[in-house]
Amino acid sequence: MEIKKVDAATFPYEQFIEEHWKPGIPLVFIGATRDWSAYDRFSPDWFREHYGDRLTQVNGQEYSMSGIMDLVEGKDTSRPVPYPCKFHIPTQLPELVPMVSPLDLGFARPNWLQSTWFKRGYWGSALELFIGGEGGKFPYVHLDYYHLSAWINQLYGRKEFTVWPRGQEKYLYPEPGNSWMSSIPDIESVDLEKYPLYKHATPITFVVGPGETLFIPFGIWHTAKSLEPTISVAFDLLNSHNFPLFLKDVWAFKKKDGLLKGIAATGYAAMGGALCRIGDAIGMERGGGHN
Ligand SMILES: O=C(O)CCC(=O)C(=O)O
Ligand SMILES: [Fe+2]
Repeated sequence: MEIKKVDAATFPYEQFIEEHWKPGIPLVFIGATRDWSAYDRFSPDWFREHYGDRLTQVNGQEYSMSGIMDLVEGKDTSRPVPYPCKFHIPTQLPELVPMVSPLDLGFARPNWLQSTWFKRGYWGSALELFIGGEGGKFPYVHLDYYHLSAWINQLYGRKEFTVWPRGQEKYLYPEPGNSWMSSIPDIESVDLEKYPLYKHATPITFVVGPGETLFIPFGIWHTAKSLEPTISVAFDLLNSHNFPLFLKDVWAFKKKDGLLKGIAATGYAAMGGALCRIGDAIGMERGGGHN
């Protein structure tokens, strides 16, 4: 598996579906976010100026937007720089929703998470702003929740990603009880005596720069590292292709809150999926962000 970079303006949607979405092969788009007003706008100074007071929690501690930017740019060296610093866009920075439109980029569609049905409740998806500083590493190698596909839109700075082709969980030692998360602590220096099967893994590491979008299909193990101050917007994709696996996960996760809650949530999701399938058939347009 190799990770291709393609120009979003000339890459056909049908080719994306056949060669990447269906077989589950990651892809980097160049310029897919060109139409977003966020495209040339998002920078540490812009966020300081407009949303400097906005607060978020990182690892149980409260930080302001300005405080985070000072940390990731090395202007505040008095405390560690956490990664990732995240803001949930619909609730913590709702003004940004129109700036990341059209969310589907012409490729992440149809996206059932943008339907009014799935905008209610929690389905593992998150439309989030990610901020990081040099060397900031995502804490673990993982699979995204609920078999959703992830779209990571780099808007400022470069981030390094590592992905493993589908089917390599046997080399990645998933945590017992948390099978979406690898128990290997640092993927850059793996203890092969403790994790001998890892020698068979074939990680692929590449850099995603500003103006580029990484598509991570469901079932692809991945992790990330910020190479410098970075700002990205991540969103998720659900449609008929990943819906059967999504529904299984809804049941598996929601039944933990009790059998009745599990049945109610799974029934709701199944109904939502059926309605979205009809919506697709009649060419329904879905706009705005998602949860
Ligand atoms: O951009 C990153 O740090 C990776 C984020 C990620 O994989 C996730 O939030 O699931
Ligand atoms: Fe992820």
